[in-house]
Amino acid sequence: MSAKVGVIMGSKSDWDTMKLACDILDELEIPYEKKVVSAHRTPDLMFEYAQTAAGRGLKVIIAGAGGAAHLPGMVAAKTTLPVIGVPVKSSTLNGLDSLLSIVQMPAGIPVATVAIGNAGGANAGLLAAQMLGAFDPDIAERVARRREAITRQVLESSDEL
Ligand code: RP5
Repeated sequence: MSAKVGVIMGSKSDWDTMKLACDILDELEIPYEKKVVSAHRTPDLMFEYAQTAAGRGLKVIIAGAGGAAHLPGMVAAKTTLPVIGVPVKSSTLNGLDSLLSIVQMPAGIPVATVAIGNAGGANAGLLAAQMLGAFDPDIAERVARRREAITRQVLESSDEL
């Protein structure tokens, strides 16, 4: 089946975080593609990726970057697909730089920004699944079952104390 979610990242070094989004998409059986696309190092590729995304059948883009993290915002500027931005935890400023670079978009060009680092990576996958689930009952059902499993785990966790 053709990819519904595009997972892009500014560098291969972002993969440990972005893999968590891909793991969720794998678990929920949602087809996706993954690619390194850098706003600063491959700007032409970034524009081409964003401009062709909808035509290739993607419904949502997850874009992760660290530091001067312009990838999510610049991709959002070149497509009307929803863009989820993942602030990758940088080594120098612990990802606060990434977060502020991604979250402070001007009115008119939104990026749905998730948490810094691993939680953000996983939640980006879940958020993409929930967006698709609004139009696909099978995906919505799988998301709901996953939620139930999390609830069960928490309720049972008292027994492990
Ligand atoms: C950003 O610069 C990337 O998204 C990455 O988080 C950061 C560092 O990249 P590398 O120098 O590790 O390739 O563009």
